[in-house]
Amino acid sequence: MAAFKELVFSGVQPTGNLHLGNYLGAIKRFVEMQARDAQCLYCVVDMHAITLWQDPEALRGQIREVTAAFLAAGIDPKKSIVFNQSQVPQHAELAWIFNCVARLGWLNRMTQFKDKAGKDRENASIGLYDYPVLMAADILAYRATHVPVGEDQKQHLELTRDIAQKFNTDFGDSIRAHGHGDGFFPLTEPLIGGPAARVMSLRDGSKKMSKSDPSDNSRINLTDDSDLIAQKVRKAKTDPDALPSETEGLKGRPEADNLVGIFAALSETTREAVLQQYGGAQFSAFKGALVDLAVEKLAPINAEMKRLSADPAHIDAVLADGAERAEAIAAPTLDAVKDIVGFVRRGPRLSAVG
Ligand code: AQP
Repeated sequence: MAAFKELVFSGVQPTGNLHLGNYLGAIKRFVEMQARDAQCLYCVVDMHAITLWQDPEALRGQIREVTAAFLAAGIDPKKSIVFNQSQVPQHAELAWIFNCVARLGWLNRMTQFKDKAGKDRENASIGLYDYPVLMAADILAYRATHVPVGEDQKQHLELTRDIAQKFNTDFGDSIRAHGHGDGFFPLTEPLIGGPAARVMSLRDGSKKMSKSDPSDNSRINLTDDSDLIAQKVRKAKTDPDALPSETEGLKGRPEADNLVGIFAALSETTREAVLQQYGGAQFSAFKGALVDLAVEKLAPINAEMKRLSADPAHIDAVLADGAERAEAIAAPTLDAVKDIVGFVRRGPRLSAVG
């Protein structure tokens, strides 16, 4: 592998309904990362998806759909490594080792588990509880230096750093004895930011735009056609006031703040610049401009997703190639981890030794 300054890893769950939040908070930024001096790995995290029950046939389709969205948005599978998690066994192997490093108290603090498990906690899968440990393994199997994610993943990234730090400390002597210096795992930097780090529901500015929201009007899906995008933007909740001229005026107006943030992210500018142009405008006019912008940016992605989805064999070939290249990075990491923790690794087979 060529030597890169950075190693970027991120993932998206194939749980259906990829939406504008996933695009602006994550996938669009994955594309931008390709311009850096970085090896980028983008993973369809199917093992995370099954922490909540998935229909097997639908899951297969959703894995291909997320892959198609990656490619349609501009991820180049020759430059970046695009794959699905379950094809690279090192994720699960490292997760087990990290299960023995992470502390129960750390996981008990994870707010996403509390949100997703809801009131019926006793009935949640162990996988849902362990989700952040698998996520740490996803990242650290590649010793990734940077992870672009939406703001909702901040706490999980902090846990990843805690696990790396504890592993480096617990096995410090062994890490040095095996010639890895003072720390084996990096303290990965989360890359969270921009005007769309947290895109909110179009129906309720206090709730994150989410795949699992029962109202389809709460989100713009990457599969929505232009008419549906227009309809959803026009129906988006707002308040009766005109847009302010400065961001200060967005305080206490979550729906206005959200639409301005979406506009800024789609047009690759800032909330300030959007308000310089639209300050004083009524929402009817601003929503019209937002529809035009959203359709201009999303329609080509939608069309390309459709084109790619018509050829599942091509998508599967991209994933197989990506898995092979990903495993070539993860396998030596796992070999080193096994040596560090004191496992006896399989050497050459006796028959091969002669
Ligand atoms: N609303 C959002 N705004 C900005 N970024 C977001 N992301 C998700 N929602 C928003 C980012 O998208 C990436 C992939 O997320 P995921 O699908 O793996 O998981 P998620 O965060 O659980 O997505 P959802 O839509 O919220 O799904 P449900 O409803 O199932 O919980 C991540 O980088 C995430 O931050």
